[in-house]
Amino acid sequence: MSRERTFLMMKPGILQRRLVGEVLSRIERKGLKLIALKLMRIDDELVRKHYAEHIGKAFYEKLAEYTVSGPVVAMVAEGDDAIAVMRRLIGPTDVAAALPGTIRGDFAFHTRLNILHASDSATSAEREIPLFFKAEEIQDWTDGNERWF
Ligand code: 3AN
Repeated sequence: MSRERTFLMMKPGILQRRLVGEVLSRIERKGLKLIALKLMRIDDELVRKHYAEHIGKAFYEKLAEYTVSGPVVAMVAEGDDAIAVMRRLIGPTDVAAALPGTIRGDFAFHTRLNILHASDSATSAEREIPLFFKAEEIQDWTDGNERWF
């Protein structure tokens, strides 16, 4: 078990459907600690950097267009094994396989619109966080509970 940071991004559909509070509360209720959060509009250059590994795939153009179609909520959350915990909380990429109780299982019907991004590895998190946040936008705070872990 190790303390990790993960990059999360609510895509435009979550704002359109007024689900920001619902999704945020699931992340918080699980116990992850929010250390950065902002509502922002991302441009074509940032979406290309963020989804670099998918450029050229059949779904890429529509994915990129969708991601810039409205504001997103970018976040960094921290906690023990935060990357794997968040991936379980949101459910698999393929929304048809996402079980009820997961964020995608409960709120997403189309894989391209699978509503929430969460880093899939420590390498991805390290690459993604600085694309969206400057160091001074990340709040390193403690609730005092760390000493019991
Ligand atoms: P994840 O978001 O679960 O890490 P990735 O990184 O494989 O999944 O895909 C990035 C995004 O691309 C997904 N969130 C989804 O919106 C879209 N996507 C992935 N695979 C497909 C697919 N087969 N068809 C349509 N869209 C896809």
